[in-house]
Amino acid sequence: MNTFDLSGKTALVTGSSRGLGRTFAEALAAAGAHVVLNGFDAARLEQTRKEMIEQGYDVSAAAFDVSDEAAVRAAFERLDAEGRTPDILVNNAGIQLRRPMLELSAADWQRVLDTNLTSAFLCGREAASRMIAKGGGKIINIGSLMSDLARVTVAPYTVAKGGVKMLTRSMAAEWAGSNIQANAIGPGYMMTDMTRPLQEDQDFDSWVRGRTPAGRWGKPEELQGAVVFLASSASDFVNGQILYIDGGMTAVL
Ligand code: GCO
Ligand code: CA
Repeated sequence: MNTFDLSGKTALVTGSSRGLGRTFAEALAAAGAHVVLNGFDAARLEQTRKEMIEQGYDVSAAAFDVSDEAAVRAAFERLDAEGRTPDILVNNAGIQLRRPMLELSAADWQRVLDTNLTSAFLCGREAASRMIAKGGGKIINIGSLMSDLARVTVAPYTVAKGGVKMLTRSMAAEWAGSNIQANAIGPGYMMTDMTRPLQEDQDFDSWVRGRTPAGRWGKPEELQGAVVFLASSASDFVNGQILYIDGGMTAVL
């Protein structure tokens, strides 16, 4: 039996209508899972669902606001009714807001924390209560370089991603005994829509290439092996860890 096989499993990937979330959804579907896509914008999500169906992926879609407690609860109840209660949850949804703290409003601060961190608690709590009843499950939280390291202008994102790392450890503390493996992935500087402005900034681009031991930006598909590993029985004794996929950036000065 291939230890990385996800056949028969259902995965929910939040924020998966584009970017890394879509990359994670493609990886889990390619490994055999049925993947429930999620996004805030129902129209864009439906477009992605159609594209992925055409590409042969086994996916469905659930549009809901991951930062809204009632919406999350209702969404999980709908998934239960559809027989799509997640065995695997990928808490990927997140926004970036680049602005110095002295120019940052409390509302903007809160919006980033709600979308990037509280969402993982709300979805994690609904998923875990069902996983415990089913005998176990997998939770993969998407952190960042910023789970460990700060830089100017991205304080709320950094604080949220630091929280994602500690939420991962809290989930392990409370749920590992129920055979739930909660772990995190910390992507480095990857070539995505979110980082496009940085890729196009010559100074930032050369800084990333110089600061990264691998000397380059990462490709989104370079995250796919890790998400399948953490979603599969290959990681049944891995709990509370964050795996940095960053070309070595967090390992060296
Ligand atoms: C930034 C970037 C980073 C990356 C990623 C790194 O402004 O520095 O947006 O935060 O998006 O999170 O792991
Ligand atoms: Ca399948």
